[in-house]
Amino acid sequence: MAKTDVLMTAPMLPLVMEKLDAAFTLHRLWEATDRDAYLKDIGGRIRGVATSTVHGRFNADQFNLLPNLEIVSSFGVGYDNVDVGEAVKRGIVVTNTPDVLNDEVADLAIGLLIATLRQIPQADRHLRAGKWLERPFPLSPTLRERKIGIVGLGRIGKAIARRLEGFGVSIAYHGRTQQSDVAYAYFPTVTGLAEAVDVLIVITPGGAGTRHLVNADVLNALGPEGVLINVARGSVVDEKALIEALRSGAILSAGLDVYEDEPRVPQALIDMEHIVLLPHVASASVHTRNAMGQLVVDNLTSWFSGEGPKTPVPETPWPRAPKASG
Ligand code: A2R
Repeated sequence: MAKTDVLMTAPMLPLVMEKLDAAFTLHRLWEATDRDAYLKDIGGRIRGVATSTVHGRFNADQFNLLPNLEIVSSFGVGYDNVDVGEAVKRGIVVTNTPDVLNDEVADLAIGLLIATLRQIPQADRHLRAGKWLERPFPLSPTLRERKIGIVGLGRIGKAIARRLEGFGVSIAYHGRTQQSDVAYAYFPTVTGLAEAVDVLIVITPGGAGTRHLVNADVLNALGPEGVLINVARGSVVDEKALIEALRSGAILSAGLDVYEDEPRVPQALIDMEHIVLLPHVASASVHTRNAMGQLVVDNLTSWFSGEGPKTPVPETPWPRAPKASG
């Protein structure tokens, strides 16, 4: 029997490539010299797509060239790279890789928080530059007695909160809805949360719904002792407003893993000694990236064996939601 045709938009982990190569006829879009011509040629045969949050947008232009597409299996828990509205219109299932990265991202968020407050990278630089021989490293800010606000208390947000409980700090959160099964204080507005705490940890999805959720007003509310940690998406924070707040002292510091125009990071941020910058590595361990890759494979193999997707995104539920009547 002929193998099903699956398109991959850019190279993925060896584990994913090997398994998809074995199960499907895998088409490598990045190897095409003219991608549009390539898709016009083979697009009609493609029934599945493997893509990733770092492969660029997958939107109406691509969907138009793939008339028989059934499923987009995306690597990453965030799927703001896929135009899900277009997928819904066309009855295409979209899957992501949730849960398998919760602990890894939460670990990194805590590491970034402590690195930012205790200035761990700066202390390392101090030693390596031979400055310890001249003077001790200056005293740092602290996590002690801080109030932490989590923006987006979902799967990862809750894993961060569980870890923070061990640090003896107070925890509050903001989301669109109050959750009945958690005891943390709820704030219906992000500005209200920022006023009440002195650390904000941002861990919402990206996309239009959260664009610039953390803006100048929120940063001003966080205040001059305030610290912003962003492990969500760069789009959730107004980067210009953040740079201004860091420059003026409207907030104390920031620990960032994500940026508005990755992998380009504003020079103004790079030039600031008192903040901590990571190159979007929250889930980037061998263990966790392989687990995420396996889920990309499992979603495609499960779908094409007739068993439905493993982890469809909420907008394309499986089994499909019944059409509203009337
Ligand atoms: O708003 P709610 O109550 O549905 O809470 C969700 C919250 N959230 C928002 N909060 C404020 N304003 C919004 N417009 C908004 N949209 C969503 O974010 C929920 O508590 C949280 C997302 O949780 P999960 O869907 O469980 O996502 P998970 O697996 O924790 O990953 C979060 C994000 C990914 O989408 C990537 O962007 C990043 O972490 O790696």
